[in-house]
Amino acid sequence: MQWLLVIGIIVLLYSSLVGLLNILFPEKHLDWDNINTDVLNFPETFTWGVATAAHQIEGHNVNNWTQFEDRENKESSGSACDHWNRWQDDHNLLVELGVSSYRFSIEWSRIEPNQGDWNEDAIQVYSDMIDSLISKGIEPMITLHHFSHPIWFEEKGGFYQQQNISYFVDYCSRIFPYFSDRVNKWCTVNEPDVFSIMGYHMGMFPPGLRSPLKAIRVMKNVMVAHGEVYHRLKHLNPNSYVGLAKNVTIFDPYRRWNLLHWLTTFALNYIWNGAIISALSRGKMYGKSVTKVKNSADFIGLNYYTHVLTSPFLPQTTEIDLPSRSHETVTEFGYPMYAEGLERATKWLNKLAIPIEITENGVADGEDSLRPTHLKRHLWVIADLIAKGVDIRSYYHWSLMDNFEWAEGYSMRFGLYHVDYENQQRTLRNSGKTYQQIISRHNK
Ligand code: GCO
Repeated sequence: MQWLLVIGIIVLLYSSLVGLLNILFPEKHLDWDNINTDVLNFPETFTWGVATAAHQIEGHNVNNWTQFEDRENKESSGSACDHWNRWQDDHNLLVELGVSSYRFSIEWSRIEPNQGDWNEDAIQVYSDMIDSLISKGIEPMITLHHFSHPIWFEEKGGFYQQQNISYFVDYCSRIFPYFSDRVNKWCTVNEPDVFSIMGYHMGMFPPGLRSPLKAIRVMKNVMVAHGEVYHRLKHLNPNSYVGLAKNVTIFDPYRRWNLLHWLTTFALNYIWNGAIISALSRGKMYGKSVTKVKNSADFIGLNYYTHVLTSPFLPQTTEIDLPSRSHETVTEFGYPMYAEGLERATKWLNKLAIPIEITENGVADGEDSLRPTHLKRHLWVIADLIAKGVDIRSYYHWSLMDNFEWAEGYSMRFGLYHVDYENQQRTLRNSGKTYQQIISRHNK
């Protein structure tokens, strides 16, 4: 009898705890069948954009990624979209879409191929790109580090070594004055979380290591580098608008009654999201002080793609289908389509009390069967958030055109334009037309 009572009490306590967690941390799902995503109301001041990154589109780079592609026998980025030779035509694609801003990155390995050896010709090409965008009425947003960097930097240990941060700061402060008269919006780094965890823990990005502790150290160093660059750029031009792009992935317990799943969820949400937010808001990260990182952002860029249903048996590679809820559509990348998570992502970022720029959002969808719905659902959530008073100023769709998708090579197609890699022809997809129409409706 007594045993029954003890078991009963344990069950009661357990279910109350799980019940409380479910109330405190609900997993929001909307009834999309009853939401009209064709009705989208955005303020006139809202910025419509698309995003790309240098290594994914330019072609023929020589950097830590090309070195990794060769060494690991990965699909080679090769000519990519041959954007380095075709950027003028590609800028016309931006005009065709009607975007008012374009986020792209500068390839450090082109600017400083050997340490201290500054390539003025490459600087001139980027400068010409900026002029071209401005002449077309498109505001540039520049990312200074989007996953790729010179081989010499990688060989010194990259961001794993704290003393290497100064090389990155030097490159940023060298390049910034060339462009800051014409470019106001700057992302220092792209996704410190993805960069460090994929490269140092999952082994899928260079340098291909598998050590969680190394990943955490790199993430911290990248945030310190961000802080240093932020202060340097603001010193050079106090009016510039400087932030970073943060990937917010929402972790949810796979089984909502399983405490172990909850524990893993809390740990991952902290490692992936909480630590970086804490660095920016409190100057503390993983128990260490990163004082110059505190308040080092005029805006926070949000890259949002999905939520990950979590259990202690986490995937060690992205080449598997992640679990999903039964009603969720799974994208080609294996991600559940979960636009509701964008609202939850902004809750993390609201703690910073600075404007939010959606620096990336999109879907791998070669057939373009999902992208129009994906796009409209996410825009609907953003419009709703703006109506509720959240300070979201822009949306940059990932991506302008299909491109080199890192560890997945060319198999994943994220473009509003389809790219035929045989002849480099770009073709506007239906989703591109949808985006074009949404923009033109709002720009009247
Ligand atoms: C990232 C990068 C992009 C990707 C995009 C699609 O989030 O990994 O910023 O370079 O291509 O997110 O996965």
